[in-house]
Amino acid sequence: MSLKLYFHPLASFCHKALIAFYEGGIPFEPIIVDLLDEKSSAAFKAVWPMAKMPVLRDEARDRTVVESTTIIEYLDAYYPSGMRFLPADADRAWQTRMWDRFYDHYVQEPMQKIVTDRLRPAGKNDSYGVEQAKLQLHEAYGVIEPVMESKSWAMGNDFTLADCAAAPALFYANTVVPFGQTHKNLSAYLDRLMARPSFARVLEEAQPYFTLFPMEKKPQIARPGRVVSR
Ligand SMILES: N[C@@H](CCC(=O)N[C@@H](CS)C(=O)NCC(=O)O)C(=O)O
Repeated sequence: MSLKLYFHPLASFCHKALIAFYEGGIPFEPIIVDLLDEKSSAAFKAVWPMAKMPVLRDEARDRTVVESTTIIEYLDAYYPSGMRFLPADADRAWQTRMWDRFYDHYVQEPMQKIVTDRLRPAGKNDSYGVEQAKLQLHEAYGVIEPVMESKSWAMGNDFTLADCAAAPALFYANTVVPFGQTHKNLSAYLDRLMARPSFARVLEEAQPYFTLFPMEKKPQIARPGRVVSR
């Protein structure tokens, strides 16, 4: 198969790329990377020395594509499907990129900071950094809440790159700093993302790995106690 995706089923940036593949029905060979396994890790580092997932290897075009956003733009350009993840219209394109960056930098990254602090060696934790990350998540929720008042997806009616970024970011962020009871538009947006077949499939495939999530509260596909809805 031409396209090989290096990823881990639990990893949020990998979810972002997987959503695009499933949305577009684009065939690929899945290669699960286990960074704790010497052989798997070495094989992955041979493909991409920075060892950050996801990574796309396109054998047909002899290209290695790194960074989740770039992978999705690459699919749009070279493996067009019924989906268009980055709108052709320039004005909508920059806004889509803007929201993609927003979800990566202000939701995914602080969420990752909180979660990965648990994986640090004893005595090396960064409690100040974790507090800052929690504050940043609250700020980000406050930005998204009014924006999603009247929209189905991040860019309105069309599902785009920005929604691919938003889905795993909000899913895991809601696990570490819940917003179900405080932000009804944001919460309804997460419901729609989780009901979307592409992301529902990603979450089902991730579920067996949820026990590895290093927080006491594990991610959940069902959203019990969710009382606020649109
Ligand atoms: N900016 C990168 C972020 C990739 C990233 O942080 N991936 C995480 C998994 S969600 C990873 O590879 N972590 C492994 C590590 O840091 O050792 C992207 O968008 O692809």
